[in-house]
Amino acid sequence: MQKAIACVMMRGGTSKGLYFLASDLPADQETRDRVLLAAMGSPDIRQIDGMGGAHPLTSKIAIVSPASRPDADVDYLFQQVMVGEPRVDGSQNCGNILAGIGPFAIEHGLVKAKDGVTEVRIHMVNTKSLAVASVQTPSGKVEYQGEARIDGVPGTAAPIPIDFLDVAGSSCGALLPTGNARDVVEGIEVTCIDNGMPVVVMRASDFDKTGYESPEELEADAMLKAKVEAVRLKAGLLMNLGDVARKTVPKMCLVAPPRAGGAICTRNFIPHRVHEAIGVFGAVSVATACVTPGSIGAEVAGITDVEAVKSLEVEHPTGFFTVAMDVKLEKGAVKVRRSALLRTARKLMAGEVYVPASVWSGK
Ligand code: NQM
Repeated sequence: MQKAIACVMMRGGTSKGLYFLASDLPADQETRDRVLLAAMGSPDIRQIDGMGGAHPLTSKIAIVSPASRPDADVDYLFQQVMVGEPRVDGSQNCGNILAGIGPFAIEHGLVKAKDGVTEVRIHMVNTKSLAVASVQTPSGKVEYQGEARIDGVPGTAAPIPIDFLDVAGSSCGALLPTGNARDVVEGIEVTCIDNGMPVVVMRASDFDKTGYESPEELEADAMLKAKVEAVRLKAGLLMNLGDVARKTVPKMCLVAPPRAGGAICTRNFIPHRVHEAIGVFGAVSVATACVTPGSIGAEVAGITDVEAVKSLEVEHPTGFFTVAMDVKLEKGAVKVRRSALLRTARKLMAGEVYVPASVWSGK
């Protein structure tokens, strides 16, 4: 016997995953985790018996429900289904999967569409923060096709601009969780920052890398991975994240001077695989480091007049990620007024995902 569960598969930004209504999933977390692992096919590293794509970026889940706070339209809970491990992790948010939430909420009747553009106010439950996504809805229907292009995705699609209002310190309690723009961890100078995603920014050159290597080259370097992980475990403690050995945060970002006209070049460990592009909140946090005086990001980007910056191009292995920023300095400390960016999303499949009935019933 199999249990059928209503779901939609979407590409959200440069990621892909299954989107569920919370009411279609088991209410208790333990059963829900079992169901999500079975739906994706984990812990098999190929996820051959499920919908996952055998990479963290294609093993993602969105759980959507009516808003639990008055300033939002919907709640979005993100879950990372681990590949190769029987575990579901909720310690991070995902700004790429976020891009599909507006369309999903409208098409499931949680938000009434306007004729033109519909703003969807999304409470991001993992970080208790708010995003506002603008979805193209001509004649009150979600339009997926359009002319917007984002690096890391072939072709074009309808634009979904997203504004973030309050993501500074989302997981760590402060934009600069150690209280410093720069720390030394395991002999490496780092900037620990959280503007939507806990990220440790480090010079690639301190790891004897150029910062322009491909994700495959970096992933093949076992010594590098061990050194990055050693810094991560210590930085996690300093960033108020506790023991991060089994968490997907903080992300580890190697930076180098730009080489394609952007502000800074990045390679991101998320945290064990290397991103083909860069996560949304990862990019927002790195961009924020670039406008934080004294940080490794500001040094490598060579930015001095931070209040003059309106947008920043973060280079990554498959192109650029543009982050619109509005910051001001208060007594030398950076205050983020607003960050915003452009994503696209596309509905790929709507239907039911099947899991063995015994997984749901626990028998
Ligand atoms: O940083 C990858 C992704 C992400 C997360 C990751 C993300 C973000 O590209 O907001 O989008 O760093 O785990 O989907």
